[in-house]
Amino acid sequence: MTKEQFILELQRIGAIKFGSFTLKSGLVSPFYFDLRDMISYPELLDGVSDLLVEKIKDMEFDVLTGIPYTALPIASLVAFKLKKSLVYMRKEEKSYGTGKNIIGKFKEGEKCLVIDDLITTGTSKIETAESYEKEGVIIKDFVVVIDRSANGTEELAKQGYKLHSMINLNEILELLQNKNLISDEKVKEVNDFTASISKPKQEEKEISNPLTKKLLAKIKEKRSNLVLSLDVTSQKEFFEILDEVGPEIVMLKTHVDILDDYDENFVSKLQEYARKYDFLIFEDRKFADIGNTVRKQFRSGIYKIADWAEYVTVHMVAGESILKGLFDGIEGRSSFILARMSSKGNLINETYSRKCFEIARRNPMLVSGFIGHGKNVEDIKCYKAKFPSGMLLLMPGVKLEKGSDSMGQQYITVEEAVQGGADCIIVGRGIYGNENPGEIAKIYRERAWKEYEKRN
Ligand code: 5BU
Repeated sequence: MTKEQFILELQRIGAIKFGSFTLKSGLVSPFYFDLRDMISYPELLDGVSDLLVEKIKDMEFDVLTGIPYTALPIASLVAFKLKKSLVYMRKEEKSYGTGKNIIGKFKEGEKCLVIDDLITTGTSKIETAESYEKEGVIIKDFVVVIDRSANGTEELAKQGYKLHSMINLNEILELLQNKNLISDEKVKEVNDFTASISKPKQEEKEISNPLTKKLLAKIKEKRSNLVLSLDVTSQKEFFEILDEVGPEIVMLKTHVDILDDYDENFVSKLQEYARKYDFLIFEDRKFADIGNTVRKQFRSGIYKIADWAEYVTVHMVAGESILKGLFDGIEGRSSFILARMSSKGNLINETYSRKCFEIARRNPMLVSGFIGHGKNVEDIKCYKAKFPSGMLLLMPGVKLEKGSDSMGQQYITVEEAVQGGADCIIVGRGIYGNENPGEIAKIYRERAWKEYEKRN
């Protein structure tokens, strides 16, 4: 069956309709596609699965799924024809018995290709991807039979997914128009409707946040994307190590509240070092309270972090207003959101990460990027692909060798981190825990920089 024959068959069985239809959203659409009844026409199912096989046979994936209900029988046939295994997701989360939400055999880290019948806005595809990602399955590609959206491709791309459409709306309109099965007026009506519901295209914006630009410029200028996390508890040790490691790093990350002997001279000395060795200052305070409280935590108290830290970290659990509390009325400061953590068993899931990205997208002047981690290069790439454009990835939990500590920290290698997309690696004990922090920092720097240059 050719694509044209398939479209004409769909029209014949009433799966493509023109008229006036109220959509789930309440909008009234001049056309409606409903592929549910296709299961009653074996030759059509055979035809569509052949066309899909042709479309996906060279794509890379381990398992195949269809989004229930309509696409599941279609995906079953495609899987059968390609001799690939099929999985599917329950519609209701299961909390009893095995608690398994994905039916079928799969291994964590396997790539799943998702088939669906239609795409309108892309929202349900993203939700599907998230529920698979939660179970450790990697989703990158969606294949749809009909793309009735105006910009589904862009919407999915923003979240890091690729859309492959077998047929788009224009092809259907053109064919039916040529066969005199639809009037010119109707075609216009459909096109006008589609244009009216599509979101305006967002241009790839240049980076506007001056602190993001500053970090990027410093990375380039100093040829280093190494951040030292200097988690020692005495000032003596702090500055001794900094004297050795300062020349190697683009930024210093502090936990100022772990110093036993913090005093009023600390900050001026730190700033002097930052000037001398040309690095930026980042306090990993992890603000996480209501706006009014974080505002005071940032500006007041013993440490007065806002006076000296150019970057801080933020947990988004309290919601977007935390950014207002932190930065309102302050210039020259920016944040990194914890959209993933490196510690074992942390409670952050894909939905939470996505919400962090949405908040950052709305606040580009207050957010420079995200802290993140991942199991491997692929996993990190998936994570970074979802970032709003121009946002950076800083990655802790990095050492020369993979491993873990006894308190839940998980390490991946420098190469994995940077290949996956880390713009900076954050290293603590790997450097300050070494007998020769200066020498080892040089090794970290060189290894991270080599991968960074390769990647860019
Ligand atoms: P390490 O010694 O390289 O394990 O130190 C890592 C540093 O990064 C340490 O200061 C942590 O507080 C910080 N960190 C992290 O390890 N993992 C995270 O997810 C975040 C911060 Br957020």
